[in-house]
Amino acid sequence: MTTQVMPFVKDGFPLDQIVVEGIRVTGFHGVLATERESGQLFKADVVAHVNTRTAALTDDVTKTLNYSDLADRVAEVLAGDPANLLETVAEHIARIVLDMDGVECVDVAVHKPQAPLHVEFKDVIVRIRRDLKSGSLWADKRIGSAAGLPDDLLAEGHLTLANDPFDERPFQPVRAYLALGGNIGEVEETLKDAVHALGRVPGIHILRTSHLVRSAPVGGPDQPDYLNAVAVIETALAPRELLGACQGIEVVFGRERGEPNGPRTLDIDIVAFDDLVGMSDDLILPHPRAADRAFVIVPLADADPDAVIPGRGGVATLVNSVDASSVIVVANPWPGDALPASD
Ligand code: PH2
Ligand code: MG
Ligand code: MG
Repeated sequence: MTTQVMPFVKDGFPLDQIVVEGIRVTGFHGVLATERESGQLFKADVVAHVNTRTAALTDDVTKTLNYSDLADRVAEVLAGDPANLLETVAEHIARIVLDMDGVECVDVAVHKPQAPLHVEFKDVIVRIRRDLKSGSLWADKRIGSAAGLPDDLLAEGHLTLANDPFDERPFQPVRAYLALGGNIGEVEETLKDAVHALGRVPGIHILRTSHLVRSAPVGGPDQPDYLNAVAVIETALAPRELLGACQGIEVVFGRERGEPNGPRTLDIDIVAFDDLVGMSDDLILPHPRAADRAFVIVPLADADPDAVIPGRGGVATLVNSVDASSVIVVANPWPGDALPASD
């Protein structure tokens, strides 16, 4: 039977598959002493999920996963150190294959067709799927990939190791919530233009916008009322890249940083980024005050009633703990025109 597995989707695109089926060796895995002594037949099917396009264009074997190397590595594990469980063998194979260049995900099936059962049977199989995102393999591989770089480049700060989670791009696009607000100038126009500008950033896809609300300023000096809205996005950017995009758009719309909570033409805050929780000098996730602010929670509940602020709970519950009457819906739906076509 041919090995058929679900495609692995990365950044919205299904990867290609390189399959080696029926790798057969004698191995010594098993719980029983007889299995450890005499050995028996073990077979493995491996599906490596990779992007083969560059290799195809260049017709260069060094640009792809060499299936002969793949088969050798798998056979070494099958014939190697005995483990009690097929699960252990499968996991070991998955680790080795994921560690090979270009492999994003792997399906492994380990067969033990001569297992000592009390009944007639055809095969015993353990099947697993592992990808780079699951487990510490991911971090290991990322750090490992920078390990060969010249020290002087690293030391001079031209390159940094990708070990800060805020610099890590998600392996698949993730959902994030942005809170937009402002209280100087033509605020509604600014917020609308800001949503369009966000939608034009490669790696940001606007899914939905909330209604538009007006509220009295919370904190800060005496200043005009604010207009606020929330955008639900899907993003392939790292959190710090998303922050950079938001701050860049703030600057384009004339944001000047004055006193804390002071008046502004445009403020774009990341309310939450997937389920990420973390703190650094430039960014705290989720936004530390978002869950307590009606001008964020009320529009967020409108845009995505299922939204969760990590550590603070679902927005449907949070909306009952803020003073919803302090915000007035001034436009619904908002913005009136179609959402920007975006990346
Ligand atoms: N933003 C602040 C401080 N206070 N008050 C309202 N009503 N809306 C805001 O967006 C807002 C605020 C700092 O970002
Ligand atoms: Mg803010
Ligand atoms: Mg801000």
